[in-house]
Amino acid sequence: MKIYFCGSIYGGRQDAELYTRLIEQLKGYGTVLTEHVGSKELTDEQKKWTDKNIHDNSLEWLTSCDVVVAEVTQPSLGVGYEIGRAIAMNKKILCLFRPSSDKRLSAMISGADNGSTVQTKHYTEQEAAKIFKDFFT
Ligand code: 6IA
Repeated sequence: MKIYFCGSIYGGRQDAELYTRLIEQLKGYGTVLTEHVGSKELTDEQKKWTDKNIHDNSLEWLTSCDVVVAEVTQPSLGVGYEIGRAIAMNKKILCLFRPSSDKRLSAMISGADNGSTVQTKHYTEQEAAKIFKDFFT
């Protein structure tokens, strides 16, 4: 199972440590192609990536993945773009939003929920394990 995890990078890194913890849980279900989304620091290799590299590599991983899991609480243009592209590729997608934040989820994400291939869940971090279990099994 190849999992593409999406989380805000230039949109703001407030939730980066949460992404790391979610990615650790997701590794129990398959290979996470985008572990760097939870990284604290850039590796020397990552520092060399151009925007074009980032876009093209990310789209290759997105094309090859089986499922997409997106933490969508911190708004991010890149995450919204990835979700839109993934929907167009008919990927199975789980979007996670924390209503305890002071954010409001875009209607374009919550309204994309179709109850099967695209699901948006309101959650607390404590509920993530059960949500992943239900989604992957
Ligand atoms: O607009 P944003 O930067 O918030 O978009 C975040 C999303 O775009 C993530 O889900 C990533 O998949 C992708 N993305 C954006 N920037 C990068 C990036 N920059 N590297 C890889 N994917 C990216 C280099 C820094 C990174 C190694 C932490």
